Parts: sequence; C-alpha cells; structure tokens
Amino acid sequence: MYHALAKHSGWSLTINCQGDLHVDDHHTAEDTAIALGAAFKQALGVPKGIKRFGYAYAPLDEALSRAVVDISGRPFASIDLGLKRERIGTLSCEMIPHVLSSFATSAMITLHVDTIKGENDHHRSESAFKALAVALRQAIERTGTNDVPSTKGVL
Ligand SMILES: [Mn+2]
Repeated sequence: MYHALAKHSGWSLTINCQGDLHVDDHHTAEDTAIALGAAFKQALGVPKGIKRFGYAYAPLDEALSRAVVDISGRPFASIDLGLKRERIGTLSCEMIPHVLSSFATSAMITLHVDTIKGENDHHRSESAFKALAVALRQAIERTGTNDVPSTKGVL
C-alpha cells in the first residue's frame, strides 16, 4: 500500500522500520504512518505556492475509491473503506483506515477517503491508497506563485 502511495504521488520513499511484530501489527503500521505524515509535512515546508486542494478517484478493477485532500494545517480524517475481511496477508484490515488517519493527523491535513464500491478487500484498499496518492500529488502541485492559498494568509 505504501509502495502504491509513493509510486502514484511521485514520492521517492524508503522506509526502514523495526517494529514489534511479535506483539502485533498495530504499532508498526501506525508509527510508519505517523513518520510518513511528519516527513510529508517537513518536505512540504511552508505551504506556499501550492494548489492546496486535491481530489481523485482511482479504480482497481471492480473497486473504486475517492480521496479528497486539503493541505489545511488542520488534522482531520474521515475514512470509510468498508473492508470486511479480518486481514489482507499479515496486515489486519482494521489498521488500514488507521494508517490513513494517522498519516493525515501527523501531516496536519484534512483527508476524506471513501471506497465507493468493490468486492475484493485488497482491491478496495489499494484503490484507496492510489486515490490518496493522486489527490496528494494534485494538492501539492506548484501554482507558479508564492501565494499562501488561504484567505487568512496562513495555513
Ligand atoms: Mn493506534
């Protein structure tokens, strides 16, 4: 999922993680998402000269997800992937929306991700990460100005 996110958002990403998988996958999944959100925020710096808003739909076969991003400086996440399985591979499905909300909170962005349809949980999940990637890519696109994209003059 991180690979799909990095690929389609245009990031160069390497993750090194020594987790506590002997306990479970919770902290490994959550803490990498927190670190990724912090890295995103740091890499972006002062959010000037960017589009700020981004949205995208991404399919994966029969699955379709929508992601809407606001580089708002306000951490908020509403995630509905509608996953039904207990786990995908060794990753518990309950951690997948948790990863997305942890990323949003840490990156201090507003994020809405909804999987609209899809039979297969792997497809549903992967389409969500791809939609997020494309939405993020759009939101951080340069406008060619040095403008802070807020009526308040600050984000
Ligand atoms: Mn947690």
